[in-house]
Amino acid sequence: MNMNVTNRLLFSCCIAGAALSLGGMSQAGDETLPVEEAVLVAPPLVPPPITRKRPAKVIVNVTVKEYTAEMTDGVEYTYWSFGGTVPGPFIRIRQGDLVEFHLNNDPGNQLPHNIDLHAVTGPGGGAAASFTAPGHSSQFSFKALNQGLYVYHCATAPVGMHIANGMYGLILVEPEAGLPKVDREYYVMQGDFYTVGRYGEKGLQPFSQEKALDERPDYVVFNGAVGALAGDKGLTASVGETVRLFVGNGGPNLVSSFHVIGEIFDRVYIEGGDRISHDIQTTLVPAGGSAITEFKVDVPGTFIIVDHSIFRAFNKGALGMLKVAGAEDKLIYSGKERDDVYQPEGQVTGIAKTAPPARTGALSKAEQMKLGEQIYSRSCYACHQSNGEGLAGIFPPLAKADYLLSNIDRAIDGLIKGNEGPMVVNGGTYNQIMPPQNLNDEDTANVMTFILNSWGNEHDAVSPERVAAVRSAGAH
Ligand code: HEC
Ligand SMILES: [Cu+2]
Repeated sequence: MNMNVTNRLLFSCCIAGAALSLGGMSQAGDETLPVEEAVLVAPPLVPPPITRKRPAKVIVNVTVKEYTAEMTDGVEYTYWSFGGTVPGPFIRIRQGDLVEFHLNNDPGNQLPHNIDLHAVTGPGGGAAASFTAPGHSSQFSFKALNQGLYVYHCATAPVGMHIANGMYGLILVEPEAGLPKVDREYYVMQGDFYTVGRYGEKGLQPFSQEKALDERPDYVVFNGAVGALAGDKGLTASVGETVRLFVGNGGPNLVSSFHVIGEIFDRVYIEGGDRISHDIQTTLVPAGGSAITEFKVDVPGTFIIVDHSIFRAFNKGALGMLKVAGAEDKLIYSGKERDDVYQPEGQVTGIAKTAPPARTGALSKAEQMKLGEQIYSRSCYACHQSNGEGLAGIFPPLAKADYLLSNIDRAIDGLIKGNEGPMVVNGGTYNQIMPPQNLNDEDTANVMTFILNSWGNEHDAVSPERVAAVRSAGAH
């Protein structure tokens, strides 16, 4: 798929020659090329594959926009972007194309910006040539010498801050023969964000230079915000289809361990180049780098897309979803086949199926709250979050949760037996699995008391006797 080296050398020498005789590269033989305007679409979608068999002159028009939008519930951030989305538009061209790039800086913006495309062979990747003040437009041209999936980003000082605010995207230079056909293509780009307030702290959050220097992000996200690819905004596919993910990492600092839970990448174009590795679980995507992953989806379900540096996924936002619809194939994946009691001889489990140990007397509500909080931070908080707000589309909120507060025994039963199947909590639909919590009656009562009296919830204490009653009513 690569032009061989001799060819490439010859090629650049011809361009240099033409530039000399014509006195300007923009006239370097492009008269003979057909001219077309690049199709740009917002992430996570990508423009259609290129069907042309010959090079063209492709005109790309991108407008820089500074705007404020939601990073997560109740948290706003002022993004700087290419095209008004983070990441910026996916640009799709073919090896050998001549690109005429127009960078427009919206008159409403505060700052100058530029673009460094890693697909460019030339100083700064176009940065100096594209430096543009608000209300101006710059033009430069480049020949796409190498195929591959490349990052582009702003490179205006302070560079780190421009990237940290969301100024990055991907440009695909298709090989001359094109990429193999697949059923679905999506565009996923990771970025780390640094805010003065901690994760989830409400309000408009300014950029934190200090945390950026320390490489201590509050948010690590796909496509610019927590949940940008989750719930209703998840990627979709059907059983039997092939999926290609164009994956990029804008950084500015972190390297991504890109993984799709429950899938194996059949093929990975490592670092976005032409080397293909097969049967990959997790692929590294460097800051300012990319990868293309391809896989066939064989069974239905929700496949969670993560940075497998896993605290980033469950605590900082690097979590997306691929929802696959279609018929089950129990030979590929059975689902749970059995759940038996496992009790090695002579050991006592935490499950109080028999009489609870003798107690000296009932605890006060305050004591229950204290013990319940400990259990919560040990057993529940990873999913339902420290503030009880859950994660939209994945883990339902417990704070002011209508579903929970409307039926306490159902919630107790869920702690004992686990929760699954769809539930609607505060208007959001959840259809995931919560494993049984394996807590004894006291611990269940305490944690229930804690969640029913925290984060704005108010309720009576739940007694161990009530838990025991639910347990025996549910036991068959
Ligand atoms: C592994 C992640 C995870 C953990 C750990 C977890 N939950 Fe859940 N929880 C969920 C999910 C997912 C659901 C929604 C299940 C569904 O969609 O059917 C849920 C639902 C609930 C509900 C709503 C059900 C109802 O009837 O109101 C409550 C209450 C709840 N969890 C409490 C807890 C408590 C208390 C703990 C800790 C002892 C806990 N969860 C631990 C993931 C988790
Ligand atoms: Cu910029």
